[in-house]
Order: sequence, then C-alpha cells, then structure tokens
Amino acid sequence: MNKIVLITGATSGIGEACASKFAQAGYKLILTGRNADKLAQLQHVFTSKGTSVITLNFDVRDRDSAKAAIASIPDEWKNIDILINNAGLALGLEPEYQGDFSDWDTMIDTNIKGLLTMTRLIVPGMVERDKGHVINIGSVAGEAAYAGGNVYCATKAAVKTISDGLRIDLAHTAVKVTTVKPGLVETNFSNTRFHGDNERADNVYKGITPLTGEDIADVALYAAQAPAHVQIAEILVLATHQANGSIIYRQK
Ligand code: NDP
Ligand code: 8X3
Repeated sequence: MNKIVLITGATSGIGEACASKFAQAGYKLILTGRNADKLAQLQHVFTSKGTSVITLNFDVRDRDSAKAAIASIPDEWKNIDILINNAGLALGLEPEYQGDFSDWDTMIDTNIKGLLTMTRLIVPGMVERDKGHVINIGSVAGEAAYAGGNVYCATKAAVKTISDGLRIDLAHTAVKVTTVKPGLVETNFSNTRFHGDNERADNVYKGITPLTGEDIADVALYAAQAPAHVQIAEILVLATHQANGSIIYRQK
C-alpha cells in the first residue's frame, strides 16, 4: 500500500518540491496550506499524473482550524506515515533592538507553535501504530545567530531542540525524527522576509548558486527512505561557497 505523507506549507518552495518528489516516489499526498487556489491547482496537477491527493486549507497558527482539519481527514487517509513540518517564514532583518513586534509574533507562532501543534495532532497516531517519521525543516539559521537574524534564528534553534526532545520522547518507539537544516535556498522565502521587496530578495542570491527546493526535497526523501533501522537525525545542507549562516563567498 502506498505510504501517506502530510506536508505543511505545500503551496510554495521547499514544501511544493517535497510534494513533487514524494509523489514521484509513489507516496499519497496530504497537502496543507493557506492558499486555497494553489492547493486546488496542485491537487489537479498531481491527480492528473496519477497521484492520490487530499488538501487541507488552514493556517498552522490557528490551533482550532488545525484540529478541525486533521479531524476531517477521511479514515482511509488517517494513518499518516510521514509528517513534514515545513510551513515557516522569516520576516525582517532588522537589529533586534529595532525589530517589529508583529513580525516576531508571526515567526514564533508559525515556526515554533505551528510546528508543535501539528506534531501534537499527528504523532500520537504514529505512536499507536509504532510507525512513522517526522521531518522538521530547521535551518542553518538555527546553528548560530547572524546579523539581523535574531528572532528567526531563535525559532530555527527551537526547531532543532524541539526535534531533539521529540526524538528522546519517541526512543521507545519505531517513530523517527529528522531535522533537515538548509542553507540558502532560492524560493519565495526572501520575498516574504523583505515584505515583497523583490529586488532586495534577488540580491540574497547574487554571486552564488543557491540551493533549490528540489535539493532539499531530495534530502527529505533520502531520510524518509532510509532502512527501518536507520534514523537520520539531522542533515545540514549548504550551498557550495556557503560556509555557515554568515559566511558566503560571492563571485563578483
Ligand atoms: P516559501 O516562502 O517559498 O514557502 C513557505 C511556505 O510556508 C508557503 O507554502 C507558505 O504558505 C507556508 N506558510 C507560511 N506561513 C504559514 C502559516 N501560518 N500556515 C500555513 N502555511 C504557512 O519558503 P521556503 O520554501 O523557503 O520555506 C519553507 C521552510 O523552509 C520554512 O520553514 C523556512 O524557514 C525553511 N527554510 C528556508 C530556507 C531558504 O533559504 N529558503 C533555508 C532554511 C530553511 P503561504 O504561501 O500561504 O504563505
Ligand atoms: C533560511 C536560511 O540563512 O537565510 O533559513 O536564514 S537563512
């Protein structure tokens, strides 16, 4: 029987690329996100290629909506094999002492609390079945703070710690936990970070070949397809010419 993967933030970037890779690998898809039109478009595209898809339209920050969405999953889709906690964002690059309160709340509510909500709703079923895999999308930003990264970096450090805690709490089960920590990936990430200033977003990827969503999806699929006795705990994936969150060699 085909395995089922649930992907949060499947409407763009890394999440959308994961949907494609996992579909190609024969998984059934539960695609979640806020953008109903994009979810419908993805459902049409994947279904036309023979992949079974259901979509759940909710904001991971809204716990009641998340609960209702997960409760609405049809019985034959309830045994989720893989949860990819991908929905997330950075907002702003201001020094911490000049940061925007609302941006901070959005990052914390999405990247930390949203991820925790999804974990709390889906992992109990995995424990019951003694089977499953949680793949959390962390970041190189969680390894060490970089200039202006402050709160975003803290949320991604939290993703690492929350994943480590979950792995400890699941050690008596066969449920695996992986943190994938990407470096520079060219997606809609920087457009969101700079509140739609696309020129500033483009500059983030100047002089270096960035990673793509597909590169990260390959890594997630690799972790998902490891043998039963192998748990890929963490993978840090950087662009070539990127040494960490701060040191990036750019060709002129
Ligand atoms: P994108 O902006 O392309 O995609 C982000 C996805 O998250 C979108 O589908 C977006 O949906 C969704 N999302 C954001 N907020 C919410 C919410 N409240 N509820 C539901 N969905 C939400 O960026 P990426 O693909 O790059 O980002 C995916 C993940 O990868 C994030 O967690 C990010 O922190 C992480 N990451 C990204 C890196 C990069 O360089 N790009 C590097 C390291 C980690 P919507 O369109 O509705 O906003
Ligand atoms: C995204 C990567 O380095 O822009 O998490 O923070 S970075």
